[in-house]
Amino acid sequence: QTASRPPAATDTNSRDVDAVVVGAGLSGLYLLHRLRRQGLTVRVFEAGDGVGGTWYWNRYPGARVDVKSMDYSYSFDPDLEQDWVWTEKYPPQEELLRYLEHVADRFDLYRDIRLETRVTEASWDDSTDRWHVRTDRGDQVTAQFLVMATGCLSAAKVPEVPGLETFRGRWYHTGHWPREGVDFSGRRVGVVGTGSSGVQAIPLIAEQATELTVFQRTPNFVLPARNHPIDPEHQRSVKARYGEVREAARQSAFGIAVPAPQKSALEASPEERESRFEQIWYDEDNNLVDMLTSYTDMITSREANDTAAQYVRDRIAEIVDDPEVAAMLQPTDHPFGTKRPCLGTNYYETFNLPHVRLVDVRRDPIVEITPTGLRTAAEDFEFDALVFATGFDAMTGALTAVDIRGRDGVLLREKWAAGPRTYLGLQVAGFPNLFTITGPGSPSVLSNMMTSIEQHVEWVGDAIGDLRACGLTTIEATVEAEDAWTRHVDEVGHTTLYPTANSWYMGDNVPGKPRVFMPYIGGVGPYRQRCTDVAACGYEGFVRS
Ligand code: N01
Repeated sequence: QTASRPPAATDTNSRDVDAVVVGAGLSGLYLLHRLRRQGLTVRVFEAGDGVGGTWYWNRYPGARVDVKSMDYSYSFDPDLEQDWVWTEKYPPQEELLRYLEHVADRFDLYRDIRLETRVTEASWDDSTDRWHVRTDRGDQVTAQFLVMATGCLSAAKVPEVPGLETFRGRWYHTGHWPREGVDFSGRRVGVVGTGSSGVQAIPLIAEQATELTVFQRTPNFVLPARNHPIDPEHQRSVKARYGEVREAARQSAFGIAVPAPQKSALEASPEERESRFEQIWYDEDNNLVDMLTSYTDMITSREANDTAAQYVRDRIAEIVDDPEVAAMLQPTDHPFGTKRPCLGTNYYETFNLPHVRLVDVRRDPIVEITPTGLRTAAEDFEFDALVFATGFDAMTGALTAVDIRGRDGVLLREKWAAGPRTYLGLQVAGFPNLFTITGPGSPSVLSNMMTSIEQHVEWVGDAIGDLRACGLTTIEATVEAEDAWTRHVDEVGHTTLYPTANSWYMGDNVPGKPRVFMPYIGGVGPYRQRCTDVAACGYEGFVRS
C-alpha cells in the first residue's frame, strides 16, 4: 500500500455502510476516494456499466469539454496532476473517459462501486439515524450519510412531440449515445436542438450525412473553440506552477483562472471594445468565459452585453453566405451568456454546405414525428435517423428522479414543487445527512465543474470528519438558513441578466418546471469563502446532534 492508498475499509458486501454515494462520475469518484481515506465505509451505485458520468454517457460525435484540460482535471492529488498527459486544449470524450477510468484504477475505486445499478429510493429513518437505500437490482443498504453525486446535466430530455414511437428509422439522444458510435454515411438526418451538444455534433454529422436538416428553436452564441494539440512546453510550464494556477481558479468568478475585468464595457471606446473582442475571437488560447469576463458589466447591463452580442452577430453574418440563414443564426432574443455560450468548430461554416438546411421551428413548429420523419406546421420531412440534442432536466432532474424521503416521509420532489430550496446547494432542511454535490443554489453549472466539485467533495468530507470528531451523528440545514440562502441565490440572480432569457438555468426547457434561477452567480471564490466561514463558525445554519 502506498500513502495514497489506504487499507481497505469497506466490507464490500455489507448491508450497512457509513456512506452511500449515488453516481460514479467526476464527483462520485473523488468522494469515494476522499471518504475512504477518512476511514469511512462507502458504497457507490452507478447506473452505467462503467464509471465516468457525463463522459460515459455523452459519446455523440464531437463531444469534448469546453473548459481547458489543464483546468478541467482533478487537483487533489499532485502525482496524478503531474503524471497525466493531456493531448489537446479541449480533449475529446474518449480521452476524458480514459482519464476517469485511470483515476478509478489508480485509487483502487472499482471494488466499492456497483455498476449497472440505479438507486430508486432513499428514505431517512429517524429511529436509527440512517438512510435506507434501494436500487433497481433489489439492493437494500443502510447508511449514515447519503451523497447525491448525480450530476447537473444527466437526466436527458426528449421533446414532448407526439409520434416518436412510430418512427421507423433510428433515433438518438446526444446524452445516451450508443457505445459503438453511429455511422450516418448515406443517411438523411434530422437534428433537433442547437445547444452545446448540437453545436458540437452538427458539423461532424454533416461530414457523413447525405442530407442534414437542423431544427433550431433558439439560435445560440457560438464562439470559435480554437482547439489544438497542447504544446508540451506549455503543459510543462502549467504543471510547474500548478498550485498557483489552481488557487487562482478557486478564487475566481467562474472557477477558471482568467484576469478579472477592470472596467465597464461602456467606459471603453467602440474601437477599444472591438479590439478586445477581436482578440478573444481569434486567440488560440481563448477560454469559454473570456467574453463574459472582458468587462465588469457584461452580465448586469443590457447595453454593455449588447456590445459583445453584436460583435458575435457580425461574425455570423461574415461567415454564413446566405443572408437569410445568417439572420436565422443570429441570436437576438437573449443577452450574450444568459443561455450557456457554446464553443464550436466549423459550426457556422457548416450552414454554407449545400446538403445542410436550417429550419426555424419557432416560425414553423414541429407538429409530430411520423413513421418516415418529422412534420412541421408547413412541411413534411423524410429522415433515416433523428438526433435529439435537446438537453436535460437540469440541476434538479436527477435528484427528483429518485424517491428521496426525509423526515416525516416528506418527498424531496414535493418539497421542491415550487423550485429547489437548499442551504449553500449542499443540504436540504428536513433531510439530515443528505448532501448534494454541486446542488442547486451553488455555482455548479456557472463554473468550471471540476473546481466546484472538488470544493464540495472536500467540504462534505470535512463536515463529516468534524461531526465525527465531535462525537455527533447528524448534520442538517435549518429551515431559516435554507430560506435565507434560497432568497439570496434568487436576489443575486436577479441583479443579472440571466433571468431575462428562457434557459435551462431557469427551468424553461422542461414544460411545467417552476421558473427559478437555480445556480448561484455570486462567484466561485466568494461562495467558497462563505462555505469555509460557515464551517469555521461551528457550522452556522446547520443543526448538528
Ligand atoms: O442542451 P441544451 P445541450 N423543440 O439544453 C432545443 C453542457 N454541455 O445538451 O434553447 C425544439 O443547451 C433547445 O432549444 P431552446 C452545457 O452546460 C457542455 O446542448 O430551449 N427544440 C436547445 O437548442 C450545456 O449548456 C458541453 O429554445 C428543442 C437544445 O434543444 C448543457 O450541457 C457539451 C426542444 C438543447 O440545448 C446542455 O447542453 C454539451 C423542442 N421541443 C453539453 N427542446 C461542453 O463542455 C429542446 N430544444 C462542450
